[in-house]
Amino acid sequence: MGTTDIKRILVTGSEGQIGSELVGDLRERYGADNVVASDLRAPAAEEEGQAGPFEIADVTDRQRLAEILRRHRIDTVVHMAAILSAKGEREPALAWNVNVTGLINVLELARELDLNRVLCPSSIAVFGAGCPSENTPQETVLLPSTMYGITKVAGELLCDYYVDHFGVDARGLRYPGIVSAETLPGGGTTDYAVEIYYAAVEGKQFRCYVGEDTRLPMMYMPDCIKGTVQLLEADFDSLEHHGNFNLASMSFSAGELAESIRRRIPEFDIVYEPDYRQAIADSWPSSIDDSAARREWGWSPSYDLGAMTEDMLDRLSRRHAEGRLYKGQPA
Ligand code: NAD
Ligand code: AKB
Repeated sequence: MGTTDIKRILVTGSEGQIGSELVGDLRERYGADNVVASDLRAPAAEEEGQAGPFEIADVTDRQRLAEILRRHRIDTVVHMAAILSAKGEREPALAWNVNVTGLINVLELARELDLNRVLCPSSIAVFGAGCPSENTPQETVLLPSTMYGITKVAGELLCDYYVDHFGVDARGLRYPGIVSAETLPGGGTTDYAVEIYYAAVEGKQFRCYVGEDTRLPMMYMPDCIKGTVQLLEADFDSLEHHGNFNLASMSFSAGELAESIRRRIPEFDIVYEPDYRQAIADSWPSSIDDSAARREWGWSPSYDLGAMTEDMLDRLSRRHAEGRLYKGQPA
């Protein structure tokens, strides 16, 4: 079971890449009925049996959120609903509205309803021109070049503001690109690091939209879930930072990723055709210093590139053999 002051959790953005796996983990820890999943879109049919409450909600609609928080007697919100970097460049006003208005709604309701805790992820997208790209420190200049990055800087500042001014317990961590085998990513720049594995198990050539030498910080989903839950459950008094913990695990180039796949699938074929996402990737760091997370709440990742590739290929090959590689495909 989890810590005693977390009893009933709302996860927004529960149908997304991270939310869809986090809900299952939290339901095991806290009990299925105590974790309410929520998204703009309904769960995929095969997940409906996963048992546990679900609410359709738009996070920009504060009244609807308030009604859900009250009715389910929620004390903790894990706020995953967002528009990611690539989609955010295509629809910047939508990204601002969902990422900033959505978060303010959650923070205002946390204050009004006296919630115990809010966790809202940030991203390596907060970094940009002028910050060191290797081992990027916790405290550095934040000048993002994407609308997504701008919303994430605003989100970190908002979390810290609500901690300082209203005593709301708000926490956040700067995820690197997350790689996972269950739910496909939803419109980010680092999505190639997931899509490449699907192409490999299907025996297709992969057209990579960033160059071979593009090197970014990444993390495997089990580590992402572990870190998220660790920060969620950390003792508030042990935290010096709040909304902006750097979080790291591994860094690799697109070429190194392809090479790790070729160790198992020697015939795997990739071509590099950089598009508008190359400039976004180039604006982000290559590696991250996460010593504050290690010091303040005991962060330590478990997976490196080799272990992640083995696990990704095992899982996806199994699903491919069963004819259900993609979510929503019949078994
Ligand atoms: P995702 O795009 O896969 O999922 C986001 C979910 O939010 C989707 O299911 C979408 O339907 C939902 N959503 C969008 N607009 C909404 C609205 N108005 N109301 C309610 N729901 C809405 O994103 P993810 O990868 O699961 O990311 C979760 C969080 O982690 C986000 O804050 C994201 O910025 C952050 N993050 C993710 C990564 C990554 O690589 N996945 C990296 C860094 C940070
Ligand atoms: C994206 O590429 O937008 C996300 C992120 C690193 O925030 N995966």
